[in-house]
Amino acid sequence: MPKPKYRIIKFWMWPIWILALLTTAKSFKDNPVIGAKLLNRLGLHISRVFIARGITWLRWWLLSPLLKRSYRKDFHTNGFVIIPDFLDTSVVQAIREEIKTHARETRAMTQGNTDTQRILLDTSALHGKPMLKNLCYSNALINALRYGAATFSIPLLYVQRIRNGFHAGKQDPQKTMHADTFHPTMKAWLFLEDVTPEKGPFTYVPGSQRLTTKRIKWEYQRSCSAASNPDGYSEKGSFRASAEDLKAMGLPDSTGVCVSAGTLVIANTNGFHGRGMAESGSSRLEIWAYNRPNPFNPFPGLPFRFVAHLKNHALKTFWRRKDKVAKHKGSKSSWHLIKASEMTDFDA
Ligand SMILES: O=C(O)CCC(=O)C(=O)O
Ligand SMILES: [Fe+2]
Repeated sequence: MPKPKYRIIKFWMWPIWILALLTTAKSFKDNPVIGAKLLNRLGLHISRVFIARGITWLRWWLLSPLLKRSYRKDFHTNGFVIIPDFLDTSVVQAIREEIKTHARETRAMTQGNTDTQRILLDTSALHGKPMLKNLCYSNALINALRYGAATFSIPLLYVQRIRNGFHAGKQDPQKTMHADTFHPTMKAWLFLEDVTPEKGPFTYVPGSQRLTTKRIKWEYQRSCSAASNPDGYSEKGSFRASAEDLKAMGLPDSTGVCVSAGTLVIANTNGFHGRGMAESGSSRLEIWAYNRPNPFNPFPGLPFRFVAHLKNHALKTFWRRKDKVAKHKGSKSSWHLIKASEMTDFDA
């Protein structure tokens, strides 16, 4: 059956679309309220930007004892903090060896010519990997990430390997500078190898997370046109910014975060960032963390492990459901299963 052209007639969806305004929902394409040109002209998007930011600042303030003052200062000045020697070389090496023994669920997603391969670090993946388990349960790591995401809740933790030029195909869309969403949000990388320019380092425009008058103006303009000017991502709420856009916002050049193995980088990916250009065939191995709580919730969340276990479980169930649907259609789900050895052969 063809999709109804005018989603407006799906009247039963309206309460959901409206309530979604108070969540992380960001798609101008899927939610006609978020995408409504008139509402955005009247300031809907920009109001969400302001309110979400104000509430996140309240939570950052409440959680400030969790991260050293100098790191907090870097995080809020630049939009990211680099913590060198978070792990020493022997621990990095031991973790790499443990990853090589992994034989359980491993998934990958293809974007353009690049593959992102991941192992979700839930209880079953950590089984028999004591160094990785220690890391995932360490207060030093978890508290730093809690501060970054402005929540007590424990982030999703993965082993991640980025494989540049893994396929023939278009450019990896993550290599275009972008903001992940409309509100402050945390991603972190604990590198398990030295990151050189050829490996496509995590790249950030320092200070671009700040809500300057120029950024507000740009957000406002983009919100009025995002739904009708699709570029594949902006209309889904992850605004792409061209070099001219960045210049017009008075922002400096981006910096590739080339650091040694064992360095932890925590970023607010509401600032403009992306992946640096890489040599085809290169790869980057890291522990990757993600947490995106509801930015409209003033409460700083629950610190309990069981909540993290539930989230991991829900995610795995979701992936398995997607696998089934894709199988039914004779295709692969976007986060499809791969053999663990396709990811863990990094020293081969
Ligand atoms: O892998 C990277 O360096 C950054 C990719 C990115 O844009 C993201 O994870 O949001
Ligand atoms: Fe991103």
